[in-house]
Amino acid sequence: MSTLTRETGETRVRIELREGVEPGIATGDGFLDHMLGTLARYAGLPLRIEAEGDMRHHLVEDVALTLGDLLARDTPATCARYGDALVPMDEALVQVALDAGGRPHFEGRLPSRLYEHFFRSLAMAAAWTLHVRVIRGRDRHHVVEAAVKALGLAVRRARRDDGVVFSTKGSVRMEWED
Ligand SMILES: [Mn+2]
Repeated sequence: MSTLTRETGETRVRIELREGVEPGIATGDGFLDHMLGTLARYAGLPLRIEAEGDMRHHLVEDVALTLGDLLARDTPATCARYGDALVPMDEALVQVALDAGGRPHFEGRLPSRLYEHFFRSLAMAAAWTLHVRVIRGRDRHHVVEAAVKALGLAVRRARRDDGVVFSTKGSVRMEWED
């Protein structure tokens, strides 16, 4: 079970990731709720997210940072580590490749500065290498939603517990204290 609360002068975010949790997303921002709900569904994450903020930009950014932080703590060291997906949504086509092995890096361009920032913040906080490739698309809603769906599927695959550490280093172990 993991619950993480992040509070600043700008936002308050509480995220619960736990089997059997009553799923729910309530950030006060309709599109952000839609994207987080989609991510949870496609990634197979039992998520409850409550958030509020002074500005949309801060809200989107801080939810991404908190979710990333939580996923970094919650991912087993013996996960499959890599995941990728290619998702069409009407005219939009987006490909995502993910390495959940503790190497924070983001590459990609989205037709929304705010959601490009969301992807980058999430990747940095989760310590993922995340590549997002928009192959085509005209409708920004479709492009961002296809990217979120592709990310969700990639996360689902990368987090699958294979029971072995997938690294040529033999083992990678990092522990949180306190
Ligand atoms: Mn939609």
